[in-house]
Amino acid sequence: MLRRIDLCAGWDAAGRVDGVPLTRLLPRAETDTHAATDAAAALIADVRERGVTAVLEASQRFDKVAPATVRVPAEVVAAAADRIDPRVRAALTESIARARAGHAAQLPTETVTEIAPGATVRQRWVPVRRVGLYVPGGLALYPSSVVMNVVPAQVAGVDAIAVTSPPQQPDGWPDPNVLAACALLGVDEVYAAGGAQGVALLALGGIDTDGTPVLPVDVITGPGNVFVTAAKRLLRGTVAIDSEAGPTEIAVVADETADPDHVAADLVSQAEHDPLAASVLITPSVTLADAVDVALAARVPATRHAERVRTALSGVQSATVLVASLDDAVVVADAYAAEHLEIQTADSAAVAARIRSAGAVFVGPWSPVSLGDYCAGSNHVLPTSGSARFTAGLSTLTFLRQMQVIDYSRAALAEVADHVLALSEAENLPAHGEAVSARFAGAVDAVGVV
Ligand code: HSO
Ligand code: ZN
Repeated sequence: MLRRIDLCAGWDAAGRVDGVPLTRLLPRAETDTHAATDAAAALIADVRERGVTAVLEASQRFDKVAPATVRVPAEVVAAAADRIDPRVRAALTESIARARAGHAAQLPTETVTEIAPGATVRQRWVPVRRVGLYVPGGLALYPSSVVMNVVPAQVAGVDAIAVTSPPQQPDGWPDPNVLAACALLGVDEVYAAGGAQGVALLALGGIDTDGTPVLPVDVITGPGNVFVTAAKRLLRGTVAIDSEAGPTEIAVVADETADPDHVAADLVSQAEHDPLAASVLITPSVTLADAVDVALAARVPATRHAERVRTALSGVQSATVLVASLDDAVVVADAYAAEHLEIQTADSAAVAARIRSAGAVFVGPWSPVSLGDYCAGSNHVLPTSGSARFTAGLSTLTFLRQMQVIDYSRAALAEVADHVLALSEAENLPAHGEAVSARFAGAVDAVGVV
């Protein structure tokens, strides 16, 4: 079912096989974002020039419907919460509570360090003022993503949260469950705009059709398709953005103790997101690999989105990678740097502790990725395409800025003054030194400065 990549012969000390770096041998699609970037740039320019009118025209073109106002009326948001299926309401409520607990633990504490007597540097953490959260529509609808974006922003203490999501209903409003999730979270600033135009609306603002201003935000987060990602990238600098979330990925490191049907179920679970989703099994056990293939052959035709799953599993981005040992499996998992990495081995916790690069790690047989997607208390907006090597998923830190506060006494400045002078001379920036020496002109107590 899954194509096989055999790395049992291992690699050299530089991580190469016949001169080819390991990362190049791993299953990963090259994404060409050029076309999307051009289209997104045109939409952003249009929104910059014509504001909400351009957003609504783009909605009509891409979503085949445009709402009367780009902002969803507060009563429409509130009504969605009243109408939501009670089971979904209960699930979202639990998801929110768990996410609040998990994200509260990410809040950094302010520290004050006495560098020398009378010399302190304080590290403050300050929330941004306004954030914009993009909630995708399309193949699947994601009220859970509302939770995952809003909760860390709220826990960080931001002043205002705006959510935008594509028109999905005949009147142009977004998915009712997305609106209900906003209401359950206490967010009432919701816009009906998707794609690059939705991102541009958040970043640039505008005037709504009823004259209400749409204020620009400072940070935009949330996953989306290639157009959304391209727009975020283009607007970086105007706003901050979170790490890029492309098509979803699951990698499973498993040995012969893993349950092949559960491994197969987990591989299918993320493949159902997108024909471009990646499902990768990394194992030293051919027996397990064979058994997972058998389980996939049974599961794939039976699942609701069989076509999408089949496309994802048979794409170049999905494979079973055979390795010589669990040690090698750890090396491969690190090189791949999956968005989601499951460890299903005899001692899962020990293997998991050795992983350095993954968006999130799911340990043991009872921690499937779909738990993390909805109700684990972790975040599901995670780095894809190998970017977990250098970045992290969405967290309260995404919405906080560190601010250093420097406070020196006269004596403490005098103590270090000569060093400042020496470095300012060395950099040919004498006015830097003068800003210090001016403070001690004529003083006899400042060594080296009078
Ligand atoms: N697995 C997706 C998140 C998601 N799953 C939302 C279901 N709903 C990316 O981490
Ligand atoms: Zn998912």
